[in-house]
Amino acid sequence: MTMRMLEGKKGIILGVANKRSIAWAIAKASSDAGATLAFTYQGEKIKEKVEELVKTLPGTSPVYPCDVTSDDDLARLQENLRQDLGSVDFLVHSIAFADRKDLEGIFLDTSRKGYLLAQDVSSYSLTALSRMVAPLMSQGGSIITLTYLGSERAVKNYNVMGVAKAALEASVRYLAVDLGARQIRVNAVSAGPVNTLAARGISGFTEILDHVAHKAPLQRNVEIEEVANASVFLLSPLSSGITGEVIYVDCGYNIVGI
Ligand code: 1JT
Repeated sequence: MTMRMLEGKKGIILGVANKRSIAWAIAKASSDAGATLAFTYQGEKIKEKVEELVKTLPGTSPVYPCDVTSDDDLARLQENLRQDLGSVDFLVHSIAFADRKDLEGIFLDTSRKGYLLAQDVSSYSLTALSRMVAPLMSQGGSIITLTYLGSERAVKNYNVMGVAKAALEASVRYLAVDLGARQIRVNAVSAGPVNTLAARGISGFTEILDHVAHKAPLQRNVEIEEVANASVFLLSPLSSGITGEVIYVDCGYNIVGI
């Protein structure tokens, strides 16, 4: 249905942890759209999981280690991509982390360490990765990241991640300006709540899904495939006039007042 909108394109996807990851849904959709992919993982435990998933895609995709808080890892990733792919057309940033204790209770109690960790992994990493990949995007490119409404509304429990996502969305706009002259576009997909493994551990997450299903214009929660399809659009030339944007894929939840 989506046609081969990424035929001949090469992309790197960061943030696959398991088969429920949004990054994995984007990987499958972009592979279906004709893209050649490379992946990264963080830590040996996830390495096997990613390699096992990647085997189910057509063709072969390189899988590299990358801890986004390490400048050395990012430099090595650039070298690996240069050697194995030569050039890159798109990058998918689907990475976030915060201490569990900072995703419950109140934001007021966030420690300096917890705040900086969430910012480093979830927000600064987009800038570091954009700087790493831009020299490989010799024909222009598309960079996307994943965000959530908690960046602009105070959403119970989202706390430090909301502040990190606010910084992430502002980074999207500054990066779009900095990279625009090179025809590299930078956008964010703001997904409605999705039942990933990371989200399921969050206290009250089921109630959030329930609330959204009742209040959203489409009267349901978003499907992970819908988030992936919008992502493919932003990665493809169909969105060539769009940069610096946050696109909501949330069944319309964000537009509703009462
Ligand atoms: C992280 C986690 C980032 C869960 C995330 C996230 N971005 C969205 N979610 C789902 C979510 C979480 C909460 C929420 C609504 C949605 C977990 C691991 C760390 C990074 O609260 C209303 C808390």
